[in-house]
Amino acid sequence: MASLSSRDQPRSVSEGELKAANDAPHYDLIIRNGRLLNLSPAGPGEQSCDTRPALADIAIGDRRILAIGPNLSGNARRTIDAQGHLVSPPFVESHIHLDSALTAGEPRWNQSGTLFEGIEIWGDRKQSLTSADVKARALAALKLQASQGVLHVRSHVDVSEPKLVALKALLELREEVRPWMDLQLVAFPQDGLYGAPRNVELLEEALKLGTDVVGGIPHYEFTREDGVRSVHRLFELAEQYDCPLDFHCDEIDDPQSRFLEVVAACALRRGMGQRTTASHTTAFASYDNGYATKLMGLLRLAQLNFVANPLINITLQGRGDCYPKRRGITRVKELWHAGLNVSLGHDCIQDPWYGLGNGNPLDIVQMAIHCCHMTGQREIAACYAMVTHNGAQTLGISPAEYGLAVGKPANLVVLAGQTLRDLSCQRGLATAVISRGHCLAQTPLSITQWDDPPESITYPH
Ligand code: 17E
Ligand code: FE2
Repeated sequence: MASLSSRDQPRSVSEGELKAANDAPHYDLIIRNGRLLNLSPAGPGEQSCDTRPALADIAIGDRRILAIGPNLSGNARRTIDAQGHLVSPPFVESHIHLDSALTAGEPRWNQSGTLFEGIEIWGDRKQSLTSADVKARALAALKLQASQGVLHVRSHVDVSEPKLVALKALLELREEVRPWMDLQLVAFPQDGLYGAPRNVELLEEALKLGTDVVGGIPHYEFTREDGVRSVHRLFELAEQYDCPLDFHCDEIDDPQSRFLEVVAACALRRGMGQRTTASHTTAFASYDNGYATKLMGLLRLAQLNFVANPLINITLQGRGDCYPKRRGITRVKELWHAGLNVSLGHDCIQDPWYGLGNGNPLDIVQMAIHCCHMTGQREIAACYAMVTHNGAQTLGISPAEYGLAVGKPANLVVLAGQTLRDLSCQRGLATAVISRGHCLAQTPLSITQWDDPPESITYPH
């Protein structure tokens, strides 16, 4: 009979080994073999999209990150192998409209593709809103986002509808999803703060009900004066209710639309720059450079946050142009160079303004890289920061509560790729999404199987 090799011999466990096993830390979850992505917030950083971070493990317990390092010892109730892929803090969706999400084609399709036809169609659709309708669509949209690694969302909600049906429904949903999703709501007067006599009252009612952020739309008010007045009134309300502000600002191709300067001046004088966000600002792309240069100085002083929505604005803007056709996307590259906090939003998922989209932040990144000429190595990396750290800054998330570091909440996403360039080339999937220390969703990678070629084909070697 063949003798057992020493490797195969059953052997007793020494006391020392037993003690070490008992002392080994025990975690809820360990993510092994990940490449940790921690992009620095705002401003031209040094990161490149070709950096390939070293392999590390992340141990999680009590909903927090407890340890990070290569080959961590210890056991866990569950282990996820990241297979050498990137591990990122969760994506931040800094601008979406959940109340209108998934209503495309209801009651009709947007034929002109313009913002204004979208507002008209939504004006009809919002007459038939019910709480159940809003909640079902918004939840479906949030699940689409979460499955792709988004765990922080700021949604604008139209509060120029007299019964505030959507707002009340989304306030309920905000609480229902709190265990796995961080949702902020903006009181957004889609038809203008002065577009109808009750709109100021409705917006204030929304704030009393617990809406997180004050919204506005100065470029859509009837007159320039109304627009300016609306900005001042909204800052007063924000102070009164102690809320940040997020304006739909100058979302138009009109180079005379200059409400960004009003927002910036108000924010500067009230010391509210970091709590103020200017979303869209597409007219900034149509300003002449002399004015744009002067404006940039004011923006640096005010330190506002910016949200560009390239996926949507590349389709909504420029509709009145022949050729050359404007892109209608704010000056992302210049704002970034000025060291201002720029984030990127999806804006719409299949609604009257945009009939496509599934909430994937990598789609926005891809569009920004292309339409904003952000193709350099640091520029591509910056676009990823715009849907992670910069978005967190826009939403006012405390730096202690966001990012990959020991002690922070265990919110993270495994992304199929080893570098940011890989993600862009392959549109990397979120293969695992961890929220509050629990695995919320996993999406297996699809792998192409090549069939045996027929005799008429020989593949070159
Ligand atoms: N409303 C608006 O004023 N602008 C937009 N881009 C959307 C809704 C989606
Ligand atoms: Fe918007």
